[in-house]
Amino acid sequence: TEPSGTGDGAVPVVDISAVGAGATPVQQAMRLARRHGPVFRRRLNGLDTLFVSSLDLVTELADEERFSKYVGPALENVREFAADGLFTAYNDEPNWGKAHDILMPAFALGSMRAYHPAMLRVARRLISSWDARLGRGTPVDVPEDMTRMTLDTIGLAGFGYDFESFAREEPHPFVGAMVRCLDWSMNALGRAPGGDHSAEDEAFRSDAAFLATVVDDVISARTAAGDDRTDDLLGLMLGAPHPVDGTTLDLANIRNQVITFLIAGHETTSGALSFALHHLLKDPVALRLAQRETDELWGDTEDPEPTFEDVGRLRWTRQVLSEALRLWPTAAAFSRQAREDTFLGGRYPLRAGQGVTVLTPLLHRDAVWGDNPELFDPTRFAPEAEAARSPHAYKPFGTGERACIGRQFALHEATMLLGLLVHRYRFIDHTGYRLRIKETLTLKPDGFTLTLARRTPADRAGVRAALPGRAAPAV
Ligand code: FDE
Repeated sequence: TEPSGTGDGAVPVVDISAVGAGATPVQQAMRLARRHGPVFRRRLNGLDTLFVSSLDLVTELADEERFSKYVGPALENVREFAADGLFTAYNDEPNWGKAHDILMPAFALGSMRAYHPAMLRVARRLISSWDARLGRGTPVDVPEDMTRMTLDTIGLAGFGYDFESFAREEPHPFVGAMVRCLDWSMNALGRAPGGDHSAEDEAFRSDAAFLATVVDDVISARTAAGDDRTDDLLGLMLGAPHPVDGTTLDLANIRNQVITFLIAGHETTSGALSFALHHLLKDPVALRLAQRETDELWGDTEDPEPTFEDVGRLRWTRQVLSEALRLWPTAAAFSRQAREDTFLGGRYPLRAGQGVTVLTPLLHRDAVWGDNPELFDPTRFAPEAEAARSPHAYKPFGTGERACIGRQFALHEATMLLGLLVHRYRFIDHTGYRLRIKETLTLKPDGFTLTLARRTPADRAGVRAALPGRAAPAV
């Protein structure tokens, strides 16, 4: 029911035009929220953004009867290169519903079974590359290699296309062009009036055009081969009729979907894996628990062969990822709009169509998370703890019908890789790394490198001895 309201809620307005949003707008907004509270309006060169970050207000925003996804200024900029792809489509754009219905089956839990072999194959590429570094004693660049892994995974599992990122010295040029496009989308938001941005805009257009040529390559690699499989994303897009009206997606929309999935399917997952590894590095107990879990599954096997079911058994590892995404949700904000004029929290007036941005990292530090929300603690995601908590306290994948379609995909891929890594390596914090977060619309640890050593049977026995009190695994 509609909360009655008087509209007397005064919202603090914070004008940042003098300083700008800088290179880390999410972290800046987090600081502003800490100072001004869970509702504030940020004003930047005439562009207002209403930020919200408390559980009660986000619970309201999650009500699909009153609110829906808002394609705000940031996503409008992403639309410049992803157009009506799923992520950036307007709610009422017919291609959203059409593509959603056609592609949903590709993301049902059962479909992960089909992607599992491609995910494992790419995980092994990362492992061979890390083994080679280990042999030479050189550090690995965690976010960079995670990005290689997630790009190859969505390419192979979704589109049967091999980016061969581990065979390259430098990341695939798609990655550079994409990051620059995302960066442009973020920076174009905070432009002061009157500046000349024609050079940036031109560079952006050439990057966007390059993304489109890669996508055409991905599509023609499939169509030229006369391949009509429909068991992956591209196959569904090219071949599957809509379950109700029997129409298929048009080519322009397929291009937009391929760009969307290549981007959405790898940036955020790569960041999540990097944050998870960072937290494990800094939390020896959480790491040991993860090691024990994989040791119980794979023992001293040199090259384990994780099955689809094994990934479901990596419960603690999955909790580690969930907790990493609580502290640092790599897609750090999402926006909602009021369907009708309303009062948020009974106090803050909103006009129909007006946008509100959820600042997810601060929602994830709401009082509902206890006294020490900064503490990395995967037990927060034990099933009992989750059941006792409002589902709206945790939104790394957004909310409602426009929530992340790739959630299971990302979690399956990431859990398996993290499990394989903790089973195989000791991680050495050779720089005494202190977390710095880089923002390119998504979040990533900046400059995070590790050196590695192989775990030995003696290391595994050490973990068992350090964590007594659990029955030996059934063989
Ligand atoms: C979506 C998404 C979201 C929502 C946004 C809004 O609301 O605006 C979010 C928050 C997200 N997503 C997040 C994330 C994280 C991670 C790790 C991920 N994500 C992953 C992934 C993978 C893939 C493949 C994906 N992802 C995809 C996607 C899509 C397509 C989308 C859109 C949907 C609709 O329909 O709208 C998303 N995603 Fe994500």
